[in-house]
Amino acid sequence: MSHDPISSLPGRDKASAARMHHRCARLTVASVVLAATAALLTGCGGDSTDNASARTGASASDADPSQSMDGMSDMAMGDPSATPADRIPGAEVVKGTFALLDTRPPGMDDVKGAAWLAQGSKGTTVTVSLTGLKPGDAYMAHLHAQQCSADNGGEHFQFDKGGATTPPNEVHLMFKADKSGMGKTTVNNPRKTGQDALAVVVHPRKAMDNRIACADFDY
Ligand SMILES: [Cu+2]
Repeated sequence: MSHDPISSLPGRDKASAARMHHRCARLTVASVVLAATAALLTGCGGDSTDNASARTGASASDADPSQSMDGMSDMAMGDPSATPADRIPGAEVVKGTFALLDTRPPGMDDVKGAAWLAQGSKGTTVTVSLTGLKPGDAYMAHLHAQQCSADNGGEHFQFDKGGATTPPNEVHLMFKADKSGMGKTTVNNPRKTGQDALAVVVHPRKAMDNRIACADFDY
């Protein structure tokens, strides 16, 4: 932030007003550019942990889902610093452990990890956490509509079946492996998946038809 909107605020409870103003002003800006209104606007009155995660990574340049295929930090595709799905207060959480798929590309034999899907007042939050990835490479995970044993997860889960194949109608997580081959990110969607998103599948970003590993959620 290059300026401080708080300094112009009158009033005796300046510190408190400052915190709210600071927080909500930024969220409002983010909301306008994102049009991901529900999660962000309700976040205005929420606790600071969630707001902190909402602030991070929001910018005009990566806000448009149509551009998100190229934006590594797009909130519609995941935010590594967001509150992970297994730590969302009051949410119902299911977990899945990744298992390697026969369709994986060479060099992916050590991929391990887990995924969590939380449903609560903010909709659905999904976190994936993996190790054994190729350092520096980009990956994509999606919620899928079938179990891993059925056609490696089958089609993508969609909120509106037959609708758009992009977020927010599907749940996509894009992330990059760090130097140690670890990748982790979290994405939120204002709608609840119910029990229809049975699995999450990880793909190399450059070869999306290629399925590396799959995790069934333990509903
Ligand atoms: Cu997929």
